[in-house]
Amino acid sequence: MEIDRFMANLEMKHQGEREYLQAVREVLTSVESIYNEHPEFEKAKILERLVEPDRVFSFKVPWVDDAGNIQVNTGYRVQFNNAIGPYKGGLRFHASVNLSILKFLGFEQTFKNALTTLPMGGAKGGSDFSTRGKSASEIQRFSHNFMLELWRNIGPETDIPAGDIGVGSKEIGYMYAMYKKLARENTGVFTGKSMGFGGSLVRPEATGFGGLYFVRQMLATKGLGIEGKTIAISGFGNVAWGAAIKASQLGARVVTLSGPDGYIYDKAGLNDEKIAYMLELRASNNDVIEPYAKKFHAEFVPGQRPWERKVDIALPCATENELHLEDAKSLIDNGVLCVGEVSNMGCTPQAIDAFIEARILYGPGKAVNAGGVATSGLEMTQNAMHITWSSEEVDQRLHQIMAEIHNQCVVYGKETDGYINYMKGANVAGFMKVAKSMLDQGYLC
Ligand code: 2IT
Repeated sequence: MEIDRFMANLEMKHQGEREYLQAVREVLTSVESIYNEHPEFEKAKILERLVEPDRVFSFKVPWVDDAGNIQVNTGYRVQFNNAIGPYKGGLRFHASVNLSILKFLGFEQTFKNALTTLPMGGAKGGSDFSTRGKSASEIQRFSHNFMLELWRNIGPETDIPAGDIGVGSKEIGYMYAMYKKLARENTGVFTGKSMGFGGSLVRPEATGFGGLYFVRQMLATKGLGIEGKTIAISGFGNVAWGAAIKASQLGARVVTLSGPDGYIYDKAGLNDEKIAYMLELRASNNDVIEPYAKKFHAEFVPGQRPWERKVDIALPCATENELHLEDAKSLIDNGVLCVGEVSNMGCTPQAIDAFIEARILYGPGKAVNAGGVATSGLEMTQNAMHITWSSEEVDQRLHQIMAEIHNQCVVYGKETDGYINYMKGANVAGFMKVAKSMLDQGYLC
């Protein structure tokens, strides 16, 4: 396999799918040498098969807004790869959603899910519907109509969606209700459900909690602790919320949050009251962070990202490509110790190269944020057993899984100078599991 030739073909076939091509190139770069050491992979065309989603559903979602006007959005489900288990991955409702973004997310999800040690394949879906400024009844109507098409293509043993940006337990409740009517069954076809009807304790916090457990282990490889460290977080949604709770519990000081309007700098750090306010802000559907600064007398910096601040740890928790080369340079100049992507593909390739070159601890999203989908896997297990575990039980399993992911990154990512290249480690470990499973099942997989 020769990366540039492989990518040239893929770029021609999927022109303009920037995020998807970016995600593929990153994985190819990491697995190139191990792939070329295994002629059986090349012979079986593993990479050609792995970069192509198994199938993509795309459908029209008409709905009626509160003013009585008809609106039309596009819905998608990308079933990427089910070599190791049923398709599993979130749904994103956001104006930016398109096929390139969902293909990149489905591709990433395939490796991430492989890293969790649980039997889950990769998928992603969603719509270009934005919840911003929408009323509760508009969101409910849209969720129902989205489900009118999607329900035929999912199932508790075939494809299990969950939340992502713009989709939380509220939207999942609406979609689940519609699924039950259409499929005439009551099963764990979604994860991220509310506690009353099959949800799992710790699932809402799990992406952020798992991220902090992983960051703590990264720091430990250098003999460092997390207590007393300053942390920059971007975003203020579910992922940022879970990360802020665990960071505070572990004695770190979270000094930033951000939105599309800019970022807030809160020198004193977030506390319980401020973290609770994040949920209020998110529930308002306005997607701006400035009100935080007004309420808690923090500094508001319009139109900028938090990476210009001097912090010990940077945690992108918002969306893809939210940390660029110039942000990486400024973090490195300011002595950052560790960068953990809690969002998917939060850093651009140039930013990642800069971190690795500077030998900074850098953890990629597919490892750092895998605690979310791992806990979804634990929700599936509880649903299948018709029981509910205590939060201690779920949290203990989450700890174990994050430790195992960290371990796999070290095994496959440690370089000759002792530096742990977590990007390489995560990509190779995830790839090897999926590739071997595909080999074992022949060319149809
Ligand atoms: O990116 C992700 O891993 C998620 N949005 C969660 C997926 C899931 O199935 O819980």
